[in-house]
Amino acid sequence: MKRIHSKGVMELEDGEKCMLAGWLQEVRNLGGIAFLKVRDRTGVFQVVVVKKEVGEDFDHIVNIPRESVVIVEGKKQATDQTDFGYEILPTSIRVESEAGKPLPLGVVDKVDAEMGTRYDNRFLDLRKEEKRYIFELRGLLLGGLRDFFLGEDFIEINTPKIGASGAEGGATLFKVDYYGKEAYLAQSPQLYKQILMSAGFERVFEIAPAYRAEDFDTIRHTSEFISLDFEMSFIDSSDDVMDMTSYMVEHALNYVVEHGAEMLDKLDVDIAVPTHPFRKVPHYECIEILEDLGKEWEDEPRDVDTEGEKMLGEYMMENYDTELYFITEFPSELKKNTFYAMRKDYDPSLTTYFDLEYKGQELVSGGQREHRYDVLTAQMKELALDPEDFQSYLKAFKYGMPPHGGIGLGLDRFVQQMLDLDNIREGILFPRDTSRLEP
Ligand code: AMO
Repeated sequence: MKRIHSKGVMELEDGEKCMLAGWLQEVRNLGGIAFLKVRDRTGVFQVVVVKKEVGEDFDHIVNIPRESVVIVEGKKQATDQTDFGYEILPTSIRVESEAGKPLPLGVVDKVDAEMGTRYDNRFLDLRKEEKRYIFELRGLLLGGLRDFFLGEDFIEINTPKIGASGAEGGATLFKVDYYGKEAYLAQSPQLYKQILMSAGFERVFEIAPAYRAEDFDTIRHTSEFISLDFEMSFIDSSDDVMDMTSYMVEHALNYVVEHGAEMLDKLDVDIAVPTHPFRKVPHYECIEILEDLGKEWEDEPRDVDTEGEKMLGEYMMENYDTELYFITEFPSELKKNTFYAMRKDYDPSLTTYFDLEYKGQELVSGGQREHRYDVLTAQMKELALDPEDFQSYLKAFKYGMPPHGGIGLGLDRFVQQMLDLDNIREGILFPRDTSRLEP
């Protein structure tokens, strides 16, 4: 007999034979009769075991440890005693894999165990329906993003994750022993995306891990995250990149709402899908708003730090009813002044770089890149970088490089904010951080 899921029982006739399988969630033993609840991916089904009918097996069945994998053969019986409207009268119940006792973690407990215990036993933690929904919705988000890019004629690429240098500064590089030579895990595919602009690919995107040695614990950083990056050529300005970014976010959120409505409902999440274009607020204006809100800074020059992002997020919600907005025109003297950022021609103290903020947290960083070889190398020298160290990247600028720009988006942060998760780790199956390297 072919196994069916609990959801499929609904379609069976009363009395029809079936085979189901899953994890034994609960046993209610009333003496002469016992009710077993068994969970599979689509829900829970109830098996009713009558002592008179199964005889000696009754004691064995009611003592099967919770969370064991069982295979049940029997027939459907309509009843108004369960929420499901049916139960299964078994002809056999086979324990395929017995669960140890005690369980390190309760699967049906209302209150979550402590985070360390949950992540040490993630296989059990993920048996909870609402945890699985997070990953089903994450999958939908990825589907929506891919759907968008393919519709916009982007090529999906894969770039190396081990290399000789980083793209985002030395402080967060992970060192690797590469056949006796020093190498690093990729912080971002950016330099490769740019090289592909010189190759004439025009529009590329990548969804892949990126690595950052972030030596601190926050609810929005991990050492390994999934970076979604795109790059596009022949742009007029960073506005083209922002347009593409907002269409992408709008499309992806719509896709999740369209395909995941039931799960969103169960998680009690209401996604407000924004419409293009998103509001753009220049960096200096953000600082003014924060000053008006009474924020104080310890360091100069003033930037939008984590506290500032939160304050601005609330301000934008209250005043413009929006969860998504761009911070534009990052000053050259701030960290956004990476060597590759194109500066505003009318004011080189400003860059074309922007962030996209989602519910008071940075989701995206990007901008127009400097594609003119001379300006690019001059900017490197200004930042005390030696162009000689970047030859394999710089070469691509010497033989015909179109104007281009792109972004990097933290997918795990996207999931976190979309589903209002307290911690970025809730949307990651097996997170990596300062204290976790397994499972
Ligand atoms: P940036 O360094 O701002 O830009 O990273 C882009 C986005 O990636 C996410 N992110 C992280 N998510 C989780 N944990 C981390 N440790 C972490 N670090 C970054 C954030 C962030 O907005 N090369 C540029 C992109 C570009 O210009 O193409 C870059 O990597 O959501």
